[in-house]
Amino acid sequence: MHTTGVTSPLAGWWKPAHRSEKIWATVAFVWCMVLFAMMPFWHLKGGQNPSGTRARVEPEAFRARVTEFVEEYRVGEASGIPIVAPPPGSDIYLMGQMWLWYPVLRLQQDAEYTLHLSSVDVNHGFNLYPFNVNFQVVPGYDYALSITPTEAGDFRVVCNEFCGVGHHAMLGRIIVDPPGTQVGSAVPEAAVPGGES
Ligand SMILES: [Cu+2]
Repeated sequence: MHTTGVTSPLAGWWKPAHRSEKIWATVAFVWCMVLFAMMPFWHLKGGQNPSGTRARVEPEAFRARVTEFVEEYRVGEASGIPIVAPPPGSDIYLMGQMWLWYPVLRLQQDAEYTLHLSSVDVNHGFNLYPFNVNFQVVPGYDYALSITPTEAGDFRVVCNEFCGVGHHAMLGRIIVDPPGTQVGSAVPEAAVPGGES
């Protein structure tokens, strides 16, 4: 019988479901259960989970820790920002503020560090370029991540949280030396945060 939007089709709900409908309902149900089980499974096993811990910190207290860290391990300067070469295994600090990342970190490949991220003003976003590593950098919280640089090079930290008129210029720098490099040896001169490239 011909039906339209205003003429309803003949009712047939009391007839037994067709075999193929039962099969598809079963397939859909099983798949729902698989996806449902993946939520807790991925939460425990997924590679996206951060390795870090969080703690409250007053912005000025964080700035003081960063200053102390810079004084202790400073090895040079690039465009007015200190370059800091902390020993493997140590706690290292990166402070976001309008509109720079402070200081420049000089790390060793394959060494483990605890990276403390925080902001002293507004929200910033830590984006390690060109890798897809993203973290929120929030004032009032010290976000400590266990990191091991796996590749040597001269990398950039891009702010990916809009933080005001200088946001686009908020570029930080992390230098990773190949294992065995002498700390204090020349820092590669490359385009530097805020500097003319
Ligand atoms: Cu920013």
